[in-house]
Amino acid sequence: SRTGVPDDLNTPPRKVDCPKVSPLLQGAVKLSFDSCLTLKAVVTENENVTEGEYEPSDCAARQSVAILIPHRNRERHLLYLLHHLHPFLQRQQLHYAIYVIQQAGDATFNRAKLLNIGYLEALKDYNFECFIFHDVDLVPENDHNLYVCEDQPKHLVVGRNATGYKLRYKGYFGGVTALTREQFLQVNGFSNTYWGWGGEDDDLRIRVELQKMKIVRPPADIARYTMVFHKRDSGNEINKDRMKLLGRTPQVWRKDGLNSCSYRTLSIDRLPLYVNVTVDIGKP
Ligand code: UD2
Ligand code: MN
Repeated sequence: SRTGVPDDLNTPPRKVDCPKVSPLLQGAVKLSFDSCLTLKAVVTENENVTEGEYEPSDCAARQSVAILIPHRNRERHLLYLLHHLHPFLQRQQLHYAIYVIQQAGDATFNRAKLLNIGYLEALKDYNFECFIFHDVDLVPENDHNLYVCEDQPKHLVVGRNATGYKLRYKGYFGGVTALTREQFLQVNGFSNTYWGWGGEDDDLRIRVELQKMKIVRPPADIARYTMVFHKRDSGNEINKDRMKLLGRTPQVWRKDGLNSCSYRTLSIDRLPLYVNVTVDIGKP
């Protein structure tokens, strides 16, 4: 140019798209659950992550993904998951951010409502195109299990250690799922009315089927997880109403979901490894 300043100093060069298949994938990896692991160590391992967010430095990620983790009183599980998930997602060359949605108080747990809140809050930060709804205690064993969305809702847990790595039942949709921003909006998110253990995952499946969408799954040899052993938590007793609730989903899904999710945000903490959203969600 006439000033002697090259034009490309004014506009940063656009990154080229990351390859269709990341060259960093390792396949099945050996997981470790070291009881001596500390938060400080996991922070040190992940200095390329800021406020729970990461993007590849040398190429443009193919999807922007928010990982949503419902949580209360499972700090050990969260630490193991963060330790494995950050490098796992980086090997997949994703732009991602991890959100932990923390239920305040000790009223009955409501996993589904926390996940609705995670979706609504994450979208205030960035227009993520894909959302992964993720139990805190499930660690993926194979990084070919891609944390990206497809043109249909995806179920990522075909099998896990405790159940012989077999699909528990046809239509099973629990543990870890991936829906695009639009797919999740189209089904009006999860129901807010499932308090305690069970049913909310089947409710989401019904919503998906009512929209004539079809659940897809990766191959069984890839969609494998280790669930850290745990007992049923106090405050998450089995939901005795779940069968009754599942029966009325076709009648109520339009008015029970994202569009009726009311809560009070108590704090948003942008920690090094994740964004912690603490919410008061009321009680049954
Ligand atoms: C199954 C499903 C799960 C959900 C649940 C029924 C699988 C692999 N997972 O999990 O997706 O449908 O049944 O509700 O099939 N949590 C806390 N603190 C608590 C209670 C729950 O953080 O006190 C969170 C945490 O992220 C946990 C999740 O809720 O992983 C599900 O609860 P769970 O692990 O006790 O239930 P589980 O293993 O039967
Ligand atoms: Mn569990």
